[in-house]
Amino acid sequence: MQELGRLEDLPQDYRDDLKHLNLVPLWPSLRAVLPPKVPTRQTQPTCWAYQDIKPLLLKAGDLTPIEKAERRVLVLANPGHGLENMKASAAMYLGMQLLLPGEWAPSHRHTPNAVRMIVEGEGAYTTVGGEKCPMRRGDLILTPTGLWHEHGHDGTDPVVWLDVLDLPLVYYMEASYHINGERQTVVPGRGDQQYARGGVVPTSVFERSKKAYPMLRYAWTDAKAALESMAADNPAQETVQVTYINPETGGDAENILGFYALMLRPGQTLRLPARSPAQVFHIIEGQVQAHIVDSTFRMVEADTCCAPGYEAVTLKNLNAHQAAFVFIADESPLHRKLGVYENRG
Ligand code: 1HN
Repeated sequence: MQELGRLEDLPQDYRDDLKHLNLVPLWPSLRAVLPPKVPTRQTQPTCWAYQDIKPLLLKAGDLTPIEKAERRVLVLANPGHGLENMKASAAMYLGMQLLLPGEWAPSHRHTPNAVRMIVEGEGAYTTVGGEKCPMRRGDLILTPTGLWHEHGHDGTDPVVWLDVLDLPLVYYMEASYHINGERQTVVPGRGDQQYARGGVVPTSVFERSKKAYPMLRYAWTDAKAALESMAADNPAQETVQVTYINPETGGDAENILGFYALMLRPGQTLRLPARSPAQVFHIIEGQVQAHIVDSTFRMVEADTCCAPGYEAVTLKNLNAHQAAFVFIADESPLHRKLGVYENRG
């Protein structure tokens, strides 16, 4: 490939003239912004063990009262992006949030979309757009763009969840902001009850739901049952996976990031193809080895790792007798909408 001219090849007075006029020559940077065949990725395969996070998160509970934090979170930051940038990948933010019994994380709404994957503890709830969603291990709760949300805890033990947001993308777009609000009034009509079974949705005689996000809580008991029934129905099916969708549209649950639950059969090794979106893997149940580029991570319940896009990932269920369950978040909806989605096999 043709070597392109460097900045240093240009006379200093010419470079000074350009700079003075806010002009930049393209050719010295062209290969950097448009590399051959595969994009440059700052996302490094990175694993965060819950065993390491939990004591530090509980310590944050002692060190920083909820009033001083609003959201008490330790961010899972990818060193490839620079820790201070708080990115797991180019478009994904990950954080582990702690809420202690009796605490209250006040109502706000913001432009980035969020979801919460409940990791540990009983008795907490989040109210989203007036809908009170109980938080139980493995549940997925949406707080899509613009919806009011607040967290409370009536239980007796600490509750921890994993937040996944498209904050890095929305911030990069210079479109990230929040508004604080009053405590919400809980209103009747819970999406997780209305849409509790796949395949059948509430009949609306006059029109479909007016809610852009009719389902906000996806109970783990239901997602797990769907995976187990799929696996039992077709023992030859290699990829036993479900997608969290909007039950009214059939489309992705949120606009930018995609969410999935994967079951690995006892002892199964599954190769996920190289696709353009970056991915996050969080173990809901079981022991899983993840092989990503040059890294091999041995993961147990509540551990989280991320993989750059354009790389195949191999997951292995390390337990020969029990299924493993993995929550996956990825950038597929974003890549598809922008027309850059690729599956390279
Ligand atoms: C947020 O609103 C929450 O509501 C958690 O729990 C993490 C990270 C960045 C921006 C907003 C929450 C967040 C966040």
